[in-house]
Amino acid sequence: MDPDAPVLERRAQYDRDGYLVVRGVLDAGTMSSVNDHVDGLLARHPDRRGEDLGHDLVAGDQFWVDLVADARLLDLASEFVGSDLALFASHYICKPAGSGRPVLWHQDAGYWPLEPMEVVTLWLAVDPSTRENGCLRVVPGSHRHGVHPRRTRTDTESVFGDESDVSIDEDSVIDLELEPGDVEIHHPALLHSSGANRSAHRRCGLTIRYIPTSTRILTDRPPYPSAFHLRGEPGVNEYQPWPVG
Ligand SMILES: O=C(O)CCC(=O)C(=O)O
Repeated sequence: MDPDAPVLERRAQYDRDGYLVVRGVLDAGTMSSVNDHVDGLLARHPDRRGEDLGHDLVAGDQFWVDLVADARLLDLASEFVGSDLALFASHYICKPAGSGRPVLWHQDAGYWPLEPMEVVTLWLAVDPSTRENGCLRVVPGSHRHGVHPRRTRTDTESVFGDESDVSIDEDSVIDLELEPGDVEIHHPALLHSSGANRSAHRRCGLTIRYIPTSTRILTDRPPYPSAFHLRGEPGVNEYQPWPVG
């Protein structure tokens, strides 16, 4: 068998559909430590909703930085954005049981200060992610139709408070049910969302946004709070120091 076949298949699916799922990327032991990390963050930040454990918390958090630098994740990211890699942002979206908010339909590229918009998201499932607790939902191929403007939504609670100004054909939507350690990978222009958590179980996932180090993070005050050089040449950005201890 051609040893590169899975890599080529993953790349072909990403180019065609704008997303793919890779099962069992991180092992149960690692995921147990990730789970402890989430519990620690929730305990240290009782002022925040679980959906809001965002990129401003990454600098200084050695476990978080070591996790996004895990070679299994970097090897996957490099299939899509090349081998010189940096972290742009990372965010746990932990929807509490019974009250977790939805993420409305959006495209990441509509939000980010990146030039060019070369970036890939790896979404690591921390908890089982199901239709009932608000799994990721995607519109395959939607990354090939440009970036839509955004509209504010004040009529419903949601994680970001706005959405892409576009109508979604529900028949084209795919629900991505994942197990802890599975990774969903998506393109910055993919239309995606997730529902409210009305189940009795938490739904936690970690978004990790990897850029090639040739992508510039546009910021008045570098380094960007969650910019870390992870592999290869450092490229065009300034970076946060690696946390110690
Ligand atoms: O975790 C979620 O529900 C949404 C994640 C998301 O929007 C993203 O990864 O860009």
